[in-house]
Formats: sequence, C-alpha cells, structure tokens
Amino acid sequence: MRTQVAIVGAGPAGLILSHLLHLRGIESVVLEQRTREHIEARVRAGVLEQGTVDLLDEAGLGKRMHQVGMVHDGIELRFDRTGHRIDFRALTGGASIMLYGQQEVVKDVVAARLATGGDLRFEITGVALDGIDTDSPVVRFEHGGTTHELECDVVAGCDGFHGVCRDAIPAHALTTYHREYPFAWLGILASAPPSAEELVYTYTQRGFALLSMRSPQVSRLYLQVDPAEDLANWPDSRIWDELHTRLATDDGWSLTEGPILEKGITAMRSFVVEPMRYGRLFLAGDAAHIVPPTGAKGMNLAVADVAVLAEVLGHWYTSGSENTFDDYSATALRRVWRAQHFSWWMTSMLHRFNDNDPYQAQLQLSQLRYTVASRAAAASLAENYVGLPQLRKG
Ligand code: RFL
Ligand code: PHB
Repeated sequence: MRTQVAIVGAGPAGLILSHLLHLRGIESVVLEQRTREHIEARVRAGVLEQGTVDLLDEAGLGKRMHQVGMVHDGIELRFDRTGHRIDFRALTGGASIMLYGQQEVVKDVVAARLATGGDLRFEITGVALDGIDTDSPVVRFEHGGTTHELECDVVAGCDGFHGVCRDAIPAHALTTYHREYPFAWLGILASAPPSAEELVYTYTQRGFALLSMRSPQVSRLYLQVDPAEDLANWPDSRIWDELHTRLATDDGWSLTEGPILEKGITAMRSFVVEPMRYGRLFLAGDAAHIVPPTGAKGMNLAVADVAVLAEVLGHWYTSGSENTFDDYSATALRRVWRAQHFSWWMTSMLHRFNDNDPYQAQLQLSQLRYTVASRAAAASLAENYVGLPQLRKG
C-alpha cells in the first residue's frame, strides 16, 4: 500500500491536515486507533480563535460552525466577588472567538473527508515507523488481525501527547521543555442553560473556576482541584456547591444547575519538543506541544501547525525542493512559544498556588486588577486570546 502522506491520528491536527492536503491535490491515509464514534464524541476544547475560524471557512469546513457555534466578543475576569469584562472586539479592532466543540469540528472534517473519498482507517493498532531518515518511510500497523505496510513520502505525527511518533525520533535529536502544575481541572458538561453570556474566569482563595458553554442549553464548567483528586470524592452536589461558592458575586448573579452529563479530571502541563521535524517525520499538535487549558490554545495550535505543514508540503510537491522543510518547525514554534507563554501566564494569574505563600496571592491579585484597569494590559490579553495572525510559510 502506498500514499503520499501517512497521517497518524485523527484528532483535529490529523484530520484537518488530510483535508488541507486534499485541497492541494495531495493524497493521504489517516490511521486512528479509536473508533469513529469515539473521536466524534470526545468532549474537549471549545474555543476557536478568529484565525482558526477563518481557516476552517477558507477550507470549506465552516458551514455548521456558523449555524450552531456561538460568537463571543469578550470574556469576564472575576475576582473579589466582582466581574470585569475584557472586550475583545473593542481592544483588538474587531476580532472575536467562536464557541464550538472540538468534537463538532472533528465531525465536520470527517464528513468532508469521507464525502471526497478520503482514506480514514479507524481501530488500527501497533503503529510503528520505519525509515523516517530516508526518502521512503514506511508505517506498519495492524488492522482486523492483519499487519499492513504503508509506504509514503512523508509521515505526519498527529497522534497527540501519548502517541508513538514522537518516540520514533532519536532522543539526542530533540530538546524537551516541560512544566508540571500543582493542580488539575475537574470539568463537567451539564444540561443547564449557561448562567452568563460570555466565559467567566474566576480567581478565588478556594481556587480557580471557569464557566463556559457548548450551546444555549448546555454548560461546560471547570474547577481547580488537586492533581491526585479522585472523582469519587466529587458527587454532583459537591461540584455544584463548590461552583456556587467560587463563582459568587456581590451583585446577585446566580448559577443555574442542571443534570451533569459527563465529568472528568485533567492534569495540567506545559510541554514542547524542538525541532518538530526529524527527516521525513513532521510532528503537529499535541504530539509536539501541550499547554494548560486556561488560555484555550491547544486545539488552535494544532490547527495552526497543520496550516503551515500543508503549505510546506504543497511547496515541496510543486517545486521538488526541500528548502522549506526546516521552515516548518521554525515557523510553527514561533506561535507555539507565544501560546506557551500566554497559557502559562493565564494559569499563573488565575489558580491558587501554595497556601503558605500569601506573597504570591497578592501578586496575582495585583496582576488581575492591573489587567482589568489598564487598557494596554487588557489589550495584551485580548490579542493573545483571540489569537495572533497566522504565520504562513512555503
Ligand atoms: P488529539 O486530539 O489528542 O488527537 C490525537 C489522535 O491520535 C490518536 N492516537 C493514535 N492513533 C493511532 N496510533 C496511535 N499510536 C495513536 N496514539 C494516539 C488519538 O486516539 C487521537 O484521536 O491531538 P491533536 O489533533 O493534536 O489536537 C489537540 C487538541 O485535542 C488539544 O490540544 C485540545 O483539546 C486542548 N484543549 C483546548 N484547546 C483549545 O484550543 N481550546 C480549548 O478551549 C481547550 N480546552 C483542551 C481543553 C483539552 C482538554 N483536555 C481534556 C486535555 C479542555 C480540556 C479539558
Ligand atoms: C471549554 O469550553 O471547554 C473551555 C473554554 C475555555 C478554556 C478552556 C476550556 O480556557
């Protein structure tokens, strides 16, 4: 079996790459370990940057997003029981964000690929890469009890943080950067109308809380918890009580409860490997970098990576010159590091750290007050949140 680009992983990175390559007349095969049902139901990110929305539109993937997604022109920062709006539109000269679930993006791209004869293989196991430092790499995998060999020109490692592609690169060729945070997020999806029109990021002495949403009927809420926390200790009533306490204001605002449809705990980390290419293997999305979710950047970075990668591969297939191969990593990493800083900064400002460090808490409060009071500081948050312009190469 042979293709031009073998793509490992059918998350946003792998699927959108396959679609962008198709638009350039480049063939690919996508290899995914889970079922189609699983990837289309996995609840994760929900915030699309302006540039991600524009890219999905340009690629012809935006129709349903505009029908059911929700455009937000700002967010609220809440502390000392008081809310402060950050007006993205005013502060950025007209940019906004789109609330649209990651699994909805995934459904849209899967449908688009299948409608144009895209080759997506689900429930494959045992992916192993061979010859990535040659001109003709091979991806071996198992499907339905048979071992297959996929010959290709290039491998795209889009298999997320726990994937196998990154490990195919010799350790000496990679530099790894990482940071662990002393907390995690407990997230719920609830059948309850959102209690605010825009996202609310809250800092309290009891820890961080976030109010988000997926539709006019479905709320998505998060609580900072200990990374070792057991979900069994969090019956629904305790989750709602804690959300009420952390989100409380002095102006009579109230939180609407509803049946909890899903709950989970996610660890938080920052992670980057450099470079994002080794020979004919290109890493994209969470396979190469992770951010804590506070800045809502993970999926947007995955999309930005594959936009650059599709251009680099398009250039290579039309010119025959590998001279832009190195540009992929350099171009993608510029955006990655900006998002790393922004996500770390938002996380550091909004979470409760060590109880024994009142100095740290005062710094956080001072930063919050400054961010909502200074137009320059608010504009800096706003332009990072809606996303800096996409860098293209190739
Ligand atoms: P994915 O989505 O993890 O997809 C990787 C795919 O590869 C498959 N796979 C393999 N397939 C074959 N063989 C193997 N050996 C394989 N190993 C893995 C996996 O099954 C999977 O289908 O990576 P990708 O495409 O890079 O996309 C990254 C995003 O999913 C991620 O960054 C975001 O979800 C992060 N994130 C957020 N990002 C945002 O932009 N905005 C947000 O609001 C936001 N909120 C979040 C988030 C992530 C969260 N969690 C659960 C980690 C909120 C949360 C709670
Ligand atoms: C979400 O809606 O899931 C969400 C929103 C904003 C974040 C993280 C997650 O910063």
